[in-house]
Amino acid sequence: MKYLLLATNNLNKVKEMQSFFKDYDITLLSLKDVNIISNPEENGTSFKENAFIKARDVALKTTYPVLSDDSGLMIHALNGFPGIYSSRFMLGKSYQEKCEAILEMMKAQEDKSASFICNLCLMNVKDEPLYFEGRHDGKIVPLDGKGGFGYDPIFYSNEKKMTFAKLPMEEKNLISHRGRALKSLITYLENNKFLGKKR
Ligand code: ITT
Repeated sequence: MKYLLLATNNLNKVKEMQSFFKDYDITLLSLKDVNIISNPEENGTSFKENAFIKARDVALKTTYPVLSDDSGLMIHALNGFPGIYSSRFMLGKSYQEKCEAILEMMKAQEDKSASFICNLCLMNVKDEPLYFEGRHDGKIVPLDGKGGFGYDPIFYSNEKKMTFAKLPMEEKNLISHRGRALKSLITYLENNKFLGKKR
């Protein structure tokens, strides 16, 4: 596999994925690179269903293999909210405002535990889609850190003992939900001889 088309409009996802694949002999393309517009209605009921919806919409418009990412923050005390609505919650507001709103909701909650989930869907025009999932457990804390994107400033990693917003991208990639899903994707591609390290 020489090319992989990223079926996402989120440039932060593109950046993280590009950094993840940098040592491999593969060229990642963005939707902009191939002039494809894709905004399907994400009406699935799970990350996996929405990942499929996004991958299929693009796969029908190209012959490149396509990779989509549906991900989000699940807060256990809020029954998994914002979950698949992570991006649509308070649409149009800044992430600073969204994070503050989440912190407000969490004031009354004793259990601060939360997980980031990522579901990747790899697809092309002819084969069955393949899925790769990653998860990272942590808790919701007051805003801390300027790096990353989205809910990173309020997500404290149990493993790293700091928020995702305090981690350089390469470090976040090693352990994040997206990094873990990408790691299983890469293992699959390597095992099937679709991918190797750059020489
Ligand atoms: P595409 O559908 O075009 O890929 P999107 O951002 O709308 O872009 P999602 O529907 O998968 O994608 O929503 C994911 C949201 O979950 C994202 O916008 C963030 O709010 C949050 N999120 C996912 N991964 C994150 C991460 O690594 N750090 C912080 N927030 C994250």
